[in-house]
Amino acid sequence: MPAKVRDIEREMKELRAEIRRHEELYYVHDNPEISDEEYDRLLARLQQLEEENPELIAPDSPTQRVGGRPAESFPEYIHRRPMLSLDNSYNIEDLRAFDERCRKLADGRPFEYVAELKIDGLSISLHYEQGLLTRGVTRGDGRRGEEVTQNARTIRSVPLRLNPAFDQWREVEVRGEVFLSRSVFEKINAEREEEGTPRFANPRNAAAGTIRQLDPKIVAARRLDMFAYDVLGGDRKPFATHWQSLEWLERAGFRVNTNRALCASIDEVIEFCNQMEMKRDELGYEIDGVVVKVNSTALQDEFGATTKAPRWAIAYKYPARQATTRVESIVVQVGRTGALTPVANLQPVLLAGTTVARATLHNEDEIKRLGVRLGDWVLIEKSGEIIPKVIKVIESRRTGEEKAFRFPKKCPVCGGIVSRPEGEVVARCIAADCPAQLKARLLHFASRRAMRIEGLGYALVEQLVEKKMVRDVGDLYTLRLEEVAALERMAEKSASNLLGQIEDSKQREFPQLIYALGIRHVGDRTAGIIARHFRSLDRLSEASVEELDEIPEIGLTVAESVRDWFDDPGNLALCERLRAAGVKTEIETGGAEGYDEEFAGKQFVLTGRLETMTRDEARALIEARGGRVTSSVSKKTDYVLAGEEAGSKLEKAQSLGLKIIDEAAFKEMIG
Ligand code: 1X8
Repeated sequence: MPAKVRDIEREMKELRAEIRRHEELYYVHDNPEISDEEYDRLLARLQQLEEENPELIAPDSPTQRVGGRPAESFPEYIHRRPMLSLDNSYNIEDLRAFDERCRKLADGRPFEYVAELKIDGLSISLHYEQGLLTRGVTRGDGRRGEEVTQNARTIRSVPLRLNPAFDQWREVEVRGEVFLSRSVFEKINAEREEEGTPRFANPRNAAAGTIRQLDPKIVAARRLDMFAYDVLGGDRKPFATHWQSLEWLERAGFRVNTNRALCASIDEVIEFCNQMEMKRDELGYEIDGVVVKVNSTALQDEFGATTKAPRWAIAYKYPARQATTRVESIVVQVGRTGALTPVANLQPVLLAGTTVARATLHNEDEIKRLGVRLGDWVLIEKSGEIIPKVIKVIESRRTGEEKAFRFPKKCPVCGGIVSRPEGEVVARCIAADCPAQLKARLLHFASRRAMRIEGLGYALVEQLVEKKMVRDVGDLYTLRLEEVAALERMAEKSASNLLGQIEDSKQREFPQLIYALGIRHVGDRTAGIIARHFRSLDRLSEASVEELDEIPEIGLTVAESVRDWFDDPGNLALCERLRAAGVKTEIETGGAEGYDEEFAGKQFVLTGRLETMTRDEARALIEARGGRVTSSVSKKTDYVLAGEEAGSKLEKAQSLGLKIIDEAAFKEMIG
């Protein structure tokens, strides 16, 4: 072999290992060491070498996650061992009855339970031969599923090769739950809304639809994720306990849910179920309960299974967060980009502890898809902290009195023209002076992740707009004390507080300003990427669509939207007024070359509550100086910024002997 080819081969091998390591850090440990841009560069270099040397492409190369041609259909696959379902329990008594049965079967021998989250996704079986992923099969009906190997490969938390140090068998089967995080789900639906395709009803449906999608490129773009929950070796269970299986899965490179508990009694299991029910909304993904398993695999084998479900496990289901109620009316709200959003006013019902009186209907097509009429009984669902939504109409409860809803042809607030371009789902009021849009823009500008002007709430915005004291967000900075104090429910003191807060908002960092501008498709994360790339409002306002599109993570839609925004002379004038007011319109450079020595390349973890800034602001300050913020503590962490009531992250930092700083020390660092 010529020396050059050997060099290339070596480089490719090193790249593969390097990329794999970063994927695991990112997707499994949620603790990246390099930026997304650096990762993209590594991947692009490997892709280039593979294109030039196709004979050297390894089957487990990280590039193989996105490739693949669309399939005609999926071949059927009969599971070697059926993928059983779980018996369900809906209350504590059921759980205690399960415990009774298990103790009877164990006949006096002591045993433990493992309690894990029940992920609301779909089960998948992954086959590894000689450590390589060879097959991915959906659960199907439990006996036969569909082979979706190419799609399984696109899931970043699925290792294409098991960590060799822990791959002890020729063949293993790993089972897990494929799901979509709430944030990815929202993003997919927003994109579908843009494209004019119907929304997915919930993350589970979206995940199920995605794993059975014939084009793996679409699957790759959808960012499925997986929690592994079981490993099966040859004919016997490979470990003495289920807990050990989970630990093996982690070491082999899988993402295993860390919310789990080894329980000595059913009371401890119940405690875990209650704790997790309280944490349910904070998780980034949907769960529908807790899975309880007997820990000893010898006992599992002994207890066996019915034709449907194992006798050694049970699912404890949380109450459904659905309810039925009547649609009393439908109102159409106008957002800051003029988007018209229909909202159903409901007969109030209690749902997961809160009274729900409104549910979003998203858009005109969604109303058509659901077939909702005024007066209909509907099923509504609440998930996470998102606004409740209408899932379906209960047609059997129709009386004939229900009335069709007509989507307005004019803006319900200002009477302006409503435009719904061909192929789009969203109808918009295109009036430049629509007060509803202005109110929404002001509220967005003042919101926490934007300029954070806490005193500027709905009632005040309403008055400022109605009295024409504010015509755009720039006018906030020229409000006078007397005119604010003269507003309803305002006094000298509260007016002066508000003006103080508005003044204070000039200290927000540049990325927050970009987000605050409310450019379509520019959320806070995207705003950060754009702001750090261009570093000043001047340079950003001159950026071409091509320049924007070239930034990794910025797509054409965002690029065009940003360009459009700056092409509007009114918006440019607004930028000038904000600058004149003293708002930060560039990233302030700490040390040489725009980076601060103390921050550049350093990893920070933020934990606990800060007194004088939000965590988002602290993050912006760190990132503006070239530092990075990650979510979990590891040996790689350089600083842990600990605020009030810092919890487990602080403990971990202490046990690792990391540098821990408080808010005062942090402020000293930023100067
Ligand atoms: C289904 C699920 C299981 C687990 C989590 N989520 C699920 N949806 C788990 O074991 N942690 S197990 C399971 C099944 O056996 N049908």
